[in-house]
Amino acid sequence: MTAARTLALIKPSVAANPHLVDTVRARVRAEGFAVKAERVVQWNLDDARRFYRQHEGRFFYKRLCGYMASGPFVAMILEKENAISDWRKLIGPTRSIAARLESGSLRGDMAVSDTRNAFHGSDSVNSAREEIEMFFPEESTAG
Ligand code: DAT
Ligand code: MG
Repeated sequence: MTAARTLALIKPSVAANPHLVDTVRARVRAEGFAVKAERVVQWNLDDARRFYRQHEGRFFYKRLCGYMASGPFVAMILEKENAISDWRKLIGPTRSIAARLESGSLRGDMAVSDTRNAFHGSDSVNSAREEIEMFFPEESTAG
């Protein structure tokens, strides 16, 4: 088995509630992920705009950046075979209605809207590498 890594974010609406964060951690472990690093992050609007620059101009961009800068959130490196796709599968679809139809998905349980959708997961090997480097520069040489 080859362990892979992904970057997971527990976004501000969930990170504000320590009990929910504990529930997520328990779920993450139960699904076979190892939490290799974890930190709490607070962004300003420019940090959020930079991270989500690919969505600049979309109707939800301003809302999305406001949400991500609205309070502290939790960043984690998750490790597991197929970590990138398995984490995205566990969080579920981007849109909240679709997520609610995926029973057991974390977004289905905790998203409050399409934008305030509670979780992030890297979407490719390259973005996982870049995003891990961004949040955990000390881990960057770990391959
Ligand atoms: P994902 O976070 O599932 O990778 P994405 O990269 O397409 O989704 O979009 C980034 C974030 O932008 C997403 O987590 C929430 C917000 N967003 C995306 N599509 C949206 C939509 N149609 N309406 C409202 N917010 C949206
Ligand atoms: Mg994305």
